[in-house]
Amino acid sequence: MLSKHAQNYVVAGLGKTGLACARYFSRHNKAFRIWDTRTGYAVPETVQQEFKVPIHCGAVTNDYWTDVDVLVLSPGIAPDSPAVKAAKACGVEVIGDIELFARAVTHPVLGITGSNGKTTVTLLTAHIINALGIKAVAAGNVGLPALDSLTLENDITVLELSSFQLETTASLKLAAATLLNLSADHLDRHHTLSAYAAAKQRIFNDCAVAVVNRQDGATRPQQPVSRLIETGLCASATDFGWNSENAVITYNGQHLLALSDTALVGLHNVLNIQTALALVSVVGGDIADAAEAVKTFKPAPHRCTKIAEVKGVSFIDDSKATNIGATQAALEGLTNTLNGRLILIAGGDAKGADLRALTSTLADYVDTVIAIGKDGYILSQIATEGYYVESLEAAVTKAFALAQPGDTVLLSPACASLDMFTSYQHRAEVFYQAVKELAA
Ligand code: UMA
Ligand code: ADP
Repeated sequence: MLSKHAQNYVVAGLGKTGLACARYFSRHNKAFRIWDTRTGYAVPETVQQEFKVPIHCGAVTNDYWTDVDVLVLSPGIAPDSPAVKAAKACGVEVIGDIELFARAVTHPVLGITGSNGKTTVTLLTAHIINALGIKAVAAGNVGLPALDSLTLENDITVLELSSFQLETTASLKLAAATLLNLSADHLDRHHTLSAYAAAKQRIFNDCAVAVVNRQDGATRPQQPVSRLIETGLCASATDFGWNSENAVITYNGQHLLALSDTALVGLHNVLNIQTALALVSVVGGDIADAAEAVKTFKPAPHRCTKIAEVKGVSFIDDSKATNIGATQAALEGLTNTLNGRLILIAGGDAKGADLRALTSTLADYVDTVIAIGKDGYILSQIATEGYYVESLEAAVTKAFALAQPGDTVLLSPACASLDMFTSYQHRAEVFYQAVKELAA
């Protein structure tokens, strides 16, 4: 039974976020109980032992909310789901873990959202700040729950924020923030692109400095902020620019960093680097030193990484491309680096997006598409040469049978993996194993 006097919380969800919330409430002696919406969810014994609070899995009736003040929702649970709406109707305040973090944090926070590039920019920003001798921690959607990061000793938090996290956050005050780009994603949850965009725009509520792409209106705050810093893939005498002839990033018109001096490839990564440097500039440090630190950054795996060459055929793992925008960026970014034909393996759970939006990109960059997964069939139809196969292993075998030495096979699905795999990492592992067997 929860106390009648102090604020009473329900932590919804037993994933990473819910467990971090439970740890946070335990640390602060708050009254809470746990609810997971999944009927029959097998609660690990370690969780029951650790928290010793009531845990309920599955549907709840209105009585459940009688003595509850606040429901802390995990990002995987939709705020407009009937069960959450019922809690609201009972007068319960609904917030997310980032809102709790916002109310507790006392040091500067940098925020990063967007359809693609969040993790790259978050990790790169934290890497640069640490290289400058300031202790930064990367947290949020990148993997370390924001509330867990509060137990660490750091000067700055670099927070990756998903649209799911932003829609349940109201009082986050960011020293600087960016909305990197916007393309169709998570439409199964947000229903329309404008609702998804509105959730992303919430990052600019109470934000001091916004980092925007001067060539992309969707990245601009729709509300006043005190300062803008601009990035872009064009020459510019101010802020961050791009000298395409020499493939060099500029700052206030001056040479700053050659892309070839970094481990990052593709034009989308030029924008990612510029954005990270812009965010870092807000919290201090010399820009030339910051640019130097980019050179030692190692990109996270499964983002356009070459994993093998078998009989002259290259295999590239871009399993993290879980939406159309990411696959477009991979295809556009790789085009100058390839000699032979490009065979794309794509498909999976499109999360409500219309994969026909890839038609012209496929025509421009891809020779053959091998489609997989729940929503992949359409890709085999819109491609100049397309096939649909029942598994990723079969796709690898088919791709290899069609490939000639010098060709490239790219796994860049434009879809989530969850219809066939447990995660994008699992999808990458299956790809890797299948490629390994070709070599055996
Ligand atoms: N679930 C239920 N009922 C529950 C609890 C969970 O059905 O009561 C389901 C959800 O629908 C979902 C899964 O369980 O399918 C996990 O949901 P969760 O909210 O428990 O997820 P966490 O383990 O807490 O992980 C979340 C983020 N996941 C999501 O937003 C779905 C992680 O981002 C993030 O790293 C972590 O918090 C720490 O902040 C992952 C992600 O896929 C990488 N994010 C999406 C993306 O990047 O596109 C938004
Ligand atoms: P996120 O965390 O937003 O999913 P990641 O940095 O993990 O972003 O990259 C996810 C996918 O998006 C990868 O396939 C990567 O190649 C692609 N990508 C990275 N940065 C960008 C960008 N600025 N624009 C478009 N696509 C990008």
